[in-house]
Amino acid sequence: MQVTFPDGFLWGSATAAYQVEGAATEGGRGTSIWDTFSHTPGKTWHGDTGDIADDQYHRLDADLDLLAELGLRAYRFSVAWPRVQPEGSGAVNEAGLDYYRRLVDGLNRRSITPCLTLYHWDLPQPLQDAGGWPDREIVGRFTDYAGIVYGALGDQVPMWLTLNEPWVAAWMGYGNGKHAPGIANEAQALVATHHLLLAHGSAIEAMRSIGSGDSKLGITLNLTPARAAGDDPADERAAARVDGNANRLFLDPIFRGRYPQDMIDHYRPVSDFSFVREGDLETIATEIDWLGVNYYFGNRVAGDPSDPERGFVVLPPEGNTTAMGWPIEPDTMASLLERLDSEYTKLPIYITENGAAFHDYVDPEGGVDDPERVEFLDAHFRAAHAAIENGVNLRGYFVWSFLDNFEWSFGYSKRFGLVFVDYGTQTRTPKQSARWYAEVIKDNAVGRA
Ligand code: IFM
Repeated sequence: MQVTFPDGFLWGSATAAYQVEGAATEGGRGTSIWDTFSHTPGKTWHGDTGDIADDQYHRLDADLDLLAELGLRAYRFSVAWPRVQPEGSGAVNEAGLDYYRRLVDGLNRRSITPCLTLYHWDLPQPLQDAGGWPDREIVGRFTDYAGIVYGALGDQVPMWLTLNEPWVAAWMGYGNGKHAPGIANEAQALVATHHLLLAHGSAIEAMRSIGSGDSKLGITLNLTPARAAGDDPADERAAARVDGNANRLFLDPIFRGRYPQDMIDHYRPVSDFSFVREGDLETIATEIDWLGVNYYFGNRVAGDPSDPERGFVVLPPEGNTTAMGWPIEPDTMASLLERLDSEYTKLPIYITENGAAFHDYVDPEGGVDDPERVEFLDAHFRAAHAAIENGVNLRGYFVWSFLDNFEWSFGYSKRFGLVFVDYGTQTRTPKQSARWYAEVIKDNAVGRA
């Protein structure tokens, strides 16, 4: 069945600086925590780094032409903080800002809407050396940086995001150490969460005070629904704990100006929340214009008999999975969107990331067939459409990702792109899914009649 989206629905695709740019030591760029982490033996798959990545820094015009050729209406990219402020504070590197001026100008000239993320995890290393996100000083540093970028590009970029996935930055960077800077400490992850949220609110206030026409300001959260594996109350409690950490710990302060009481109780053994100072929650809850949602999957959660009070067990997926081993659950996305609408906000919502890694390869004819990705996207677009029919204010969708790229600790072993990248030659080959997506965009509909 064909389903048609509302007029003006914004179809796009997304990337992030460290995953695609390369040119890690060029144009005056400083070092980020991801440079340090990826160059530390044992931290990434095969020791892969973002030094070269997709080399988008040197191939910008060709990549922008490809976006246009595929008919994409919007491109979400991130600014590398260490390109703009190599030390994370103080002097601005104009050559770094120029790169993003070229990028934004190139998008606008091709009538592709720029959507800019200020922070997609590449913290300048000097700021980590000074304490990183667990240190409150970082709030001022991020606010300054946001003001610099907004001052330079505010009038040319209509869509702004302060942070990408603060849960990942806090809980994988400082909680389990699987991401940079590689620290595994629950208390630090919790403080980092607060400072990320505070930096977000403070940056929004700073950008608003600069004032730049109609640009819309928001934040992107990765939201991961958690459902109890069974009727056992222990499963229900464990699922509520996982939901609290992954979702409510971020949504409640932003939309309700408070941390959830069950999370304050849960973290009492490691923190008394004294890092929350007067006025912080008002700043965090500063009004935004839109919410970005990155959705990949939901979790089935059971109680942990060895730690009934604080523990949980995420059960293995029951059905089909992606190359990441993630369950494929489009209906969970629809119910997540409906929950956001009924419990948190009527603001415009955009899916700022959704997509999947599969085992893609160039076949002997030179093509890349990825029917799994077409099926995945088809099902998720239909779920998005169902949510709209149910009243959700969903305005657009950015497929992750435009190009295959550096998948963090998985290095180059996972391919999420609509476009296949041969890393050795940097050849781009649009996959079957890219051509299919181009038709969806043209029709503003899924399931051509
Ligand atoms: O590649 C990442 C991206 O940087 C943030 N969201 C999830 C993607 C896939 O893991």
